[in-house]
Amino acid sequence: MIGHEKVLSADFVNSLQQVVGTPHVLSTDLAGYGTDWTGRFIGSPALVVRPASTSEVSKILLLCSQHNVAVVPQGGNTGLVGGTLAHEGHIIVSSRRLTSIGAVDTASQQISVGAGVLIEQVQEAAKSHGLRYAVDFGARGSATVGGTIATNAGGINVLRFGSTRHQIVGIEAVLPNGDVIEHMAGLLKDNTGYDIASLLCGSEGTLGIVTAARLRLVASHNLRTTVLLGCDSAQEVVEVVGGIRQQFDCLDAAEMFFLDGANLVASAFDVSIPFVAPAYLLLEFSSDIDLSSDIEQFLTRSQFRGHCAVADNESSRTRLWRLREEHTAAISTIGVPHKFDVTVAVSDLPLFINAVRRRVSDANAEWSVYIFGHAADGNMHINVLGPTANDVSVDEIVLQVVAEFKGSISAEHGVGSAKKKWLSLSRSQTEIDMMKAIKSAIDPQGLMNPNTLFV
Ligand code: FAD
Ligand code: 2HG
Ligand code: ZN
Repeated sequence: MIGHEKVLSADFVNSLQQVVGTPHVLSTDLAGYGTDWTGRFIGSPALVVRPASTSEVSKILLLCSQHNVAVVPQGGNTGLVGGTLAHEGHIIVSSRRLTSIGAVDTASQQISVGAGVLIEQVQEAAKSHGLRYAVDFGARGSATVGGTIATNAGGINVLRFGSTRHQIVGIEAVLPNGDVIEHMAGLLKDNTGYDIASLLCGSEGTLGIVTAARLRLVASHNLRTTVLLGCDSAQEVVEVVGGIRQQFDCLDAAEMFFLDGANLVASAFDVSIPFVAPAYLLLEFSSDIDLSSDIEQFLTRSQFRGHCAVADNESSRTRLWRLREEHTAAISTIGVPHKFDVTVAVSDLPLFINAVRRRVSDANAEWSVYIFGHAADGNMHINVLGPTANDVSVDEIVLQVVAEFKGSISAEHGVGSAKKKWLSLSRSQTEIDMMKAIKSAIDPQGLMNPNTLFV
């Protein structure tokens, strides 16, 4: 990438202070911004700037391009691939003050929100109008709309509603030269050339800063049914998920985890495991009719003979979900993991999981491996504890197994700085060249998030 300034001039810093106000240009106590959620990626940002409007973001990026200063956009800093890693001379532009929440438009089932609004806040706004924001995952209380767009976040409801990309009906963003794109009408039919919202979605802060979005909301159903099944193996999980999907189009989530992960969650937090099984499948349905007897009949007719726990109220639902959602936090209580967020064909999951466990254990039998994820998407999260933060030998091993299964090295978390070295395992050279051509057309100085996506 093209070089950028390593030392910020006083003139540049004064100009930033004039744009956002001195209290919003931070130069001390930056650890919360400089270190990622896992603690594996530790950067050293020169400054953190906290704009409160699109026009302030525009002025900041214009100043950065005039002074040749590299910019790392940041939302909730919950990303898990080192995508907000800022090095010497880089400034972090935080979206956390872009917090406007528009009225819920019930006629179009849409809402316009600032990039710094939290996912949980969008969910609450939708709920207050009997609607629902379909993107949901464990970090809902700290991840932002801008961050989820930049990473095209997935989560637990992708199998029914798609990923973040499928929820965006309008976008506002600032380009590296300070120009503003505003395309927020929310027209469902709008075939007028390249889909810029979709291009920015998944661009991981390398093309500009998302400042606002118009989001699609979906109908909220009255009845939610949550069921935990104890399975003999990953193979059985895959078979049950296939059967359930054939019969129920109201399946929201199908999450898989194993006994080792459940035990870890139970010992790290105050969560009990309702029954012991080698593998677990957590299913959630939402509909307007009571599905309990249909699900029961399905299980009786199928080959499934394992344990089953059904949540019959909100607190039992929360208990079941904690067993799955607390995996990330529980793993972090015992070390700094190497995380792999990968997809393979759903039918390959059992063989893939065995291959990963075997290859990691062959490399070092002392390393521990936790695997869990979104079963219906073929998206597994592999967490390896043992190797030091900078020892990428395990990354090489796991991502090569993914390539052998013709999978994706990044399912939903993005490439960030963690996986950029392995991008060619999932993308052809022609695709990478095309991405680089887009990047240099929009960001010719190479100032936007220079540590992310490309080597
Ligand atoms: P950040 O971490 O701040 O940034 C992420 C990336 O987006 C960076 O490259 C950054 O430069 C860029 N960026 C941020 N804001 C902007 C902006 N306004 N404009 C342009 N670029 C921007 N992810 C999933 O997909 N599915 C899950 O199920 C899931 N579960 C999680 C559970 C836990 C407990 C945790 C800690 C994380 C989880 N994540 C999950 C990962 C993470 O929450 C998502 O990647 C999320 O989208 C990051 O949002 P953020 O606001 O924290 O972004
Ligand atoms: C999840 O599905 C997240 O819980 C986090 O994507 C995955 O911690 C991880 O590896
Ligand atoms: Zn996930």
